[in-house]
Amino acid sequence: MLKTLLMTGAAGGVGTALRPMLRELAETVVLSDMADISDVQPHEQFKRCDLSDARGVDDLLEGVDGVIHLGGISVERPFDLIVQGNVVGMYNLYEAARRHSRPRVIFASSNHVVGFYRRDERLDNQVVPRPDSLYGVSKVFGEAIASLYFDKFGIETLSVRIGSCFAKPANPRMLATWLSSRDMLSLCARAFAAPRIGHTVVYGASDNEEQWWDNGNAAFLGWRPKDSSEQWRAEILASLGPEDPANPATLYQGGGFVCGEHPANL
Ligand code: NAI
Ligand code: 15L
Repeated sequence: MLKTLLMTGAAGGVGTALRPMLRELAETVVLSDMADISDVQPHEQFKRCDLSDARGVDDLLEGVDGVIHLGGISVERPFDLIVQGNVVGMYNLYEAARRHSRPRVIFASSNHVVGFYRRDERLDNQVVPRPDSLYGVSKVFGEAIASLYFDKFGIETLSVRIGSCFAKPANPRMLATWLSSRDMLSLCARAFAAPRIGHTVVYGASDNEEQWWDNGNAAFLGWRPKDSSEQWRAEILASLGPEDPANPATLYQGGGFVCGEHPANL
């Protein structure tokens, strides 16, 4: 059990879903975001912070013994926005972690690190990144800084290449990529409990029928996802119909991210 867990990006979709379950992991939970959070519970504290503010991030890490880092830009956006949230923000977080007590970090990386692999390719955590967006590139940077800060400063990180973490899958692609918040929570629990994780990359998908990713190299975590997207298959296929196999968004793992507009226009 952690004493004080920091969760950045706590006002977002994943943070909001994880929040009620974090009591299982820590006595006190520090929630942080640049957006407001209401309903702060007795075991929680809220600290507003923009991740691009180095001093603010340094204050956040005070007395923290574990971090779930969700904060940042979570989709394709213009370069400057991504740099502030996901590049400067990651640097600030790891520098603050280094200056304080070097807590273990769960980093919300993304499947968009490997979005330009085809869906018929099965990937392990050693494949060369093939990002499908500037957003995906920023997550490659995030994983790289996590690797550097382990090798140089001993800060351990689990980089989770999250598939699609929503209440339920929204389209046929997400039947393969869906991750329940309950499975995300159990993955975080395994990562905090493991004796040693170094810097490990793991794919975050539930126990779905269709699997694109091989977590064999992270088997030491003992993570067993329990949920499955299968219960929604019929409903999704009935409402959206089959996918066009010639569409790049169907061919590649990153879906619509592979053929999105130029980010400067977003
Ligand atoms: P979200 O967009 O709902 O939440 C992100 C939160 O970060 C927001 O509350 C936003 O206010 C905050 N934020 C953005 N820039 C910030 C900054 N500069 N300083 C402080 N806070 C900032 O995203 P979601 O879906 O909750 O995802 C959480 C994390 O997981 C993100 O890092 C995302 O890239 C990653 N992820 C999510 C996936 C999903 O399926 N939901 C899939 C893959 C990765
Ligand atoms: C992500 O990385 C995004 O944060 C999320 O909004 C979804 O687009 C998800 O990937 C996905 O690929 O479904």
